[in-house]
Amino acid sequence: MTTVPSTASTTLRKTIAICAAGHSVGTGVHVVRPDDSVLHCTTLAALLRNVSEHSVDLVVLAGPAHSDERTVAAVRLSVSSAALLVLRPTAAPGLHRDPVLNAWLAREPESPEQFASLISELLDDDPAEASVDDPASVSRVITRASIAHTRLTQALDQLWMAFQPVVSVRERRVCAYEALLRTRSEEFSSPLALLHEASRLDRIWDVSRTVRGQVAGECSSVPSDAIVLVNLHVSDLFDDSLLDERNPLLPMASSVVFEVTEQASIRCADEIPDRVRLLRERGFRIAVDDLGAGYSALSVLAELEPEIVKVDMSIIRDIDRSLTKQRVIRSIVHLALDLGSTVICEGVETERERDALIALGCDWLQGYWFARPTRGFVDVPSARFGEAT
Ligand code: G
Ligand code: MN
Repeated sequence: MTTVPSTASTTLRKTIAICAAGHSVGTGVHVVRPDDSVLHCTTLAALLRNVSEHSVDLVVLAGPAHSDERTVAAVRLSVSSAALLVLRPTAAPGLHRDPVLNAWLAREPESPEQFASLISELLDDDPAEASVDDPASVSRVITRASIAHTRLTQALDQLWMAFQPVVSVRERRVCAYEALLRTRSEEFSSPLALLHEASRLDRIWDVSRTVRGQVAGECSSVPSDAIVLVNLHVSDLFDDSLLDERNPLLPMASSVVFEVTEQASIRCADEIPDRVRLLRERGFRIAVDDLGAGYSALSVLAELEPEIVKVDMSIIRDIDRSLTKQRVIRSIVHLALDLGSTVICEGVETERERDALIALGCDWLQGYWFARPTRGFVDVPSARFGEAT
């Protein structure tokens, strides 16, 4: 439970002064007001004037100012009417871009309860930690949220795309590339860890927009007879910037297939087909990803009528040794043929898996056997396709 203050805090406003000397925030003092406008002043004296003129409630000292104890002490003395929060320098870059903080600033709490709940929104894991009676707890909350956001923002700056070929064994060529997220950031051990954090901070759209920008930037080097598969998170379907000129992939929509994972149909199932239709109207095609991974199964095919169906690698693994898996693939191929969808089998790792899939009538294959995801658009050595027929 968030501690709700009894009386005094009814007068708390959300005006916050962010002082940052140096760093990417810019030199000087920013007074961020509830209407989102920012006053920029270059001296400590100007900050102090603004604190009293604008009834600032919370002063955030960010950037190298933190290490300057004299500044901190001066501010602490002069802004006794406001809570003072000193951010660790690592949290300072990008603070002014912190979407949570900014969204928070843009909203006007009408009661202490609302203020407390706004604070708890900043807290992802334990809302019980913050109390507006205790500036230090608010400070901890904002610091943590801000550090997490900054880390993610930095990881997005270091994001790059790997591409993995999808081959047609019949045509003995690469017919598609799947774009896969990679980051150089040391903060995240894997792309999944980055996605998990983005989801926790409600910033999946940021990740996906960055991905679309990167993929679009590389599109001129895609071989002209290949399409590009781009993974979508289910929440991306509800990002309007996917549908208009803000989507840098729009000019090449006819070569782009968005992969929607099968799990997507579980949540907000009602609206998904509509959003998918809007994507199609703009020329994009749709793939259902990870089919058979264990979620909602086949109903998603009827709902989305995907141009491409990607069979999850859990079914492909050791398919040469499992009659049951072979039966599953046989019926998926049959069904896809009926529905007019192309099947891609993912995660083909061995020659035997490849041959079993070819024998079952599969044509489009993807996996380490052919090529690992790498920078750029690599070709697949002819030997990997097997004997020419
Ligand atoms: O969910 P999705 O199909 O988008 O996941 C693709 C992931 O699978 C990528 O991270 C990619 O690196 C990985 N991958 C691609 N081919 C293979 C493969 O042959 N074996 C395994 N184990 N992983 C693969
Ligand atoms: Mn995929």
